[in-house]
Amino acid sequence: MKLTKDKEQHLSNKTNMPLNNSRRDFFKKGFALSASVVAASAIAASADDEAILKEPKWGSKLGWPTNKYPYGVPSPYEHNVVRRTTPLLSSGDYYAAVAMCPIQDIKGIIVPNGLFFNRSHGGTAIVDPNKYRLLIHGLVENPIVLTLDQIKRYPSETRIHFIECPANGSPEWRGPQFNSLQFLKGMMSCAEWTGVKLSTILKEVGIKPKAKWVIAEGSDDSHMARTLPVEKLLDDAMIVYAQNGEALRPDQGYPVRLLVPGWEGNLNVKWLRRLEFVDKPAHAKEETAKYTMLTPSGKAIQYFWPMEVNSVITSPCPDKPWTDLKKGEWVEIEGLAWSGQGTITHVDISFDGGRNWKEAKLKGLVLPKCWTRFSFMYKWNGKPILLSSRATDDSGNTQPTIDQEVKVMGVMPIYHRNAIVTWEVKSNGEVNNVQIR
Ligand SMILES: Nc1nc2c(c(=O)[nH]1)N[C@H]1C(S)=C(S)[C@@H](COP(=O)(O)O)O[C@H]1N2
Ligand SMILES: [Mo]
Repeated sequence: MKLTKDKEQHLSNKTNMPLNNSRRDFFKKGFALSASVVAASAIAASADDEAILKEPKWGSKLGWPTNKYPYGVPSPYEHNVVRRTTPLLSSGDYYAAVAMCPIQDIKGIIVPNGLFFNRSHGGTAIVDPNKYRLLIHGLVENPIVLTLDQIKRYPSETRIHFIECPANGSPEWRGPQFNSLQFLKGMMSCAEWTGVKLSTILKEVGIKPKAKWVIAEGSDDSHMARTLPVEKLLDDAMIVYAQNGEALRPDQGYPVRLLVPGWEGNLNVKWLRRLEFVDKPAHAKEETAKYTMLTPSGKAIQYFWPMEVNSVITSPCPDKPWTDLKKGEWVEIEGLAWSGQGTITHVDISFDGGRNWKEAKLKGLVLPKCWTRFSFMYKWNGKPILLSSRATDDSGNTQPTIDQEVKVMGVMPIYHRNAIVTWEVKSNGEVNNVQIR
């Protein structure tokens, strides 16, 4: 089995990841596929159910006037479906902090804009779109300054991609920390983005042969700056101004952010101010003091860009336990799989902490560098189980076990954790985050 290949590659290679993952053979499974065809059990209501026998109160009086909220709001009953933050991952005043996406409540693969996770190092900049400018300069033939309207005049593209902060699940390197899916994996979200492919704009700008790297800098107070290889910019990077059909939210970088599909969240520079073409990496703060990974040898890995293949079961989870599920009832186990290195090819589920695996079904759209839903119909016999998921992508990578990952990386890296996650489901339906090595 090929596991933690990219991490191993990094250890043996002081410089950078190869930009193109050559396509390797699909991971071969050594077990038979199980077809999970089930009959839905009837969900019966009792004959004396007041809720169906009596006219509800909203049926006999007028509701909200039609345009009470010109920008619609969720039902007040959904007030618990919100982003959440924690002092553990905040500067204390919440200007450098992270608000986690409630992924336990998300359906499908699109996160509504109000629930998209938010990681900012200097608060949310409120940028005046009329005064917004994008400067493209450095080792180029024709440096340019673009207004927002000028950016929007280029032919647009729309793509669905996830963004994940490499610190997603970071406290887990040193043992289970959060008994919550939202806090364990909520530093990511997925959306439909619209903007311009950078390759389109760069044709006009003309990159000089000496330009190998580009510095992308934000205009917010943190002046987040990262260097990226020119190849990625010409491959699939975009500058985006819309998310799920509307303008970016301030938290996501309104009016313009860089989108670097599949790569570390922090490379997706928000409130993008300039792109400077250079001949060597800048070694900026966020690629030296931060976002580097200390390995057991004492060496740190720098410029580790792609987010590796990963998955997690979203139902059940500690935030959505099976406490109401009765013995012998059918239930849908659901989860999310994603890879910044390609497309999810399959997901396996284990009920015994990783000893035996069964193939789950991929549901809906299966796209590269995108969240992918998986599902498995299951009849729970009420006995405790250890529920894990393990995803594989078309670049030939499979999630490692915790032992396999720690053997290569030690416990100091903080970033890029993609080891298998296991939930313990107790006989009372409670779900806990446990680490099976
Ligand atoms: N200008 C700027 N860009 C930024 C940041 C920032 O603080 N300033 N945070 C980065 C980090 S660390 C991550 S993980 C992603 C988070 O994107 P989101 O807030 O839209 O979820 O944005 C990145 N881009
Ligand atoms: Mo991040």
